[in-house]
Amino acid sequence: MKILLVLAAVGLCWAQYNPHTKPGRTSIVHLFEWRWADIALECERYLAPNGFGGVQISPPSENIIITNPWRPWWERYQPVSYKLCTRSGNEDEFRNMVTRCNNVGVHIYVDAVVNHMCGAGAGSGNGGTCGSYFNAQTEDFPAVPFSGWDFNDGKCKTGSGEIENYNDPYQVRDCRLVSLLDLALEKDYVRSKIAEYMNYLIDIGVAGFRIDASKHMWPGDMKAFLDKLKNLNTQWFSSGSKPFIYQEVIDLGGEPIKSSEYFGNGRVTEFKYSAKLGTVIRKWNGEKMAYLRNWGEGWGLMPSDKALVFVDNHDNQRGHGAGGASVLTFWDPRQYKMATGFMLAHPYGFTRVMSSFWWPRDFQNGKDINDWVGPPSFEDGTTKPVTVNPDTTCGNGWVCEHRWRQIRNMVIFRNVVDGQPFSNWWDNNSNQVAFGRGNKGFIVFNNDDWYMNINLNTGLPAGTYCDVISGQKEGNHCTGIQVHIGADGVANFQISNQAEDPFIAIHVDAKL
Ligand code: QV4
Ligand code: CA
Repeated sequence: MKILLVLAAVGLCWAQYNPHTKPGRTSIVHLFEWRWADIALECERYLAPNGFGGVQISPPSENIIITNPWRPWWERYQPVSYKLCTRSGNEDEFRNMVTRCNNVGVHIYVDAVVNHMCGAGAGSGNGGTCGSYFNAQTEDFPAVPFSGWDFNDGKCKTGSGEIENYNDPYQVRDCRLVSLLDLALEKDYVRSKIAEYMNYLIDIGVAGFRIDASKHMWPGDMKAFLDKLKNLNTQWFSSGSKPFIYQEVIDLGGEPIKSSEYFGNGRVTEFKYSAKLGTVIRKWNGEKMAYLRNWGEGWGLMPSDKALVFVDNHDNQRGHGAGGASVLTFWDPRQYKMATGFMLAHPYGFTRVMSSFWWPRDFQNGKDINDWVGPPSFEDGTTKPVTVNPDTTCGNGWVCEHRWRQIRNMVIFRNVVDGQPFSNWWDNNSNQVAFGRGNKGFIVFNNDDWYMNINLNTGLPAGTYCDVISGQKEGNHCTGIQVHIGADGVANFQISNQAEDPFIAIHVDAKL
């Protein structure tokens, strides 16, 4: 009994679900493929002033340079060492970014690729982004160093050495994912090298990690390297703070490996959230927004305090990973803004906003043949800077969904209603729905094909509020729609099904 209690305490103590965002900052943004120099600027000029809590960055570890196809975004998921130079920048630029972002209260979350190194067919030479030598054939990565002993070849039982069947958890953990050289995580040496890399980043000042391909690692092996991690740097974090951990496990049901196996290590990405919310907003399979009344655990999603949620991620926005066609992205902006608005208003999960680059999407026989295209770049392969237009949108091919007024204002909405209960739900049994967050905020959607005109109890104090979707509060006036709430908390909402954005959101910080 005593031993059990101690074990439970150790487990709880270590497991890290708290993102350590500054108080009142409740979301992070994935600045996919951005340069460190641009992220540093974005923290100072945009993310801090608009209440973003942090940034998920692309993998900072040295990766193989792939030239056929030309510099795909996914080359960064093929590490050759844990040195910090990539297309996003070198170690000095990385340190500069972490310091500057932390100094304005925006934290950095590293995408850690530790299940594998590069693909088996990657050849050999000095073709890493830091110029490190490696040999994929002999499994030699002297810059770590890893050698053949550190990979799983012996353990994998499939003929091809590849994962052939996702119904076999041993294959999924011990064989190669799309030929990527699979690390032997049961070895203390391998665990130590991974922990050394992560601790180096913790000392620089990062706040936590997305752990790539977690489904392909045994939860116990992960716990072993996570147990070796230090507390966060006390220059920016209170002493005793553990790094935030969120594990990439795609569990849409139907496979033996479950998200819940990973809850002991930290949070887990909830891919059902992305797939199902897309289906509802698209009104596919007979779904309607009225069914969102019990969104969350009621829909079979994991417990809210274990979930990292998102409308789309860098894989499923281009058909990688899983989740499929229902996933909403910037390519469907009207529905995307509604889905993101719903996510940010709803209390479930810890929210991550996606920020993409544009690519020449080209469906042929249902598949995007350009799903590999890397970030906006110059002829020589260097990534283009993020430029900012006079209207605050981004240039040079960067989509910057996080700067869209509707999305940015909903990030603020979530901060304002933080800690408030889900309240005052209303629906028309179809696709007109509304709900509040205690007495701090209220949101109304019209995703039906007809006009909406309804009086609703908002739960908010009487007064005039600025809709933060069609506009916002500036000085003492609203740039968009105004909502008048009476002494009884009731307001009239009218939303055309033809509106550019058929939803209205109000909160107490946007009250006149
Ligand atoms: C190909 C074949 C192999 C073949 C090999 C021969 O598919 O069967 O053996 O060539 O050389 C790229 C290519 C892929 C290629 C592979 C190795 O796309 O065709 O194999 O490289 O050369 C990203 C991309 C992958 C990419 C990988 C490495 O999505 O396409 O593979 O980076 O560059 C599952 C997992 C989940 C994963 C998801 C995509 O459970 O963990 O698939 N998601 C994460 C990341 C994702 C990343 C990886 C994992 C791998 O979010 O971006 O994959 O680190 O659902
Ligand atoms: Ca593995």
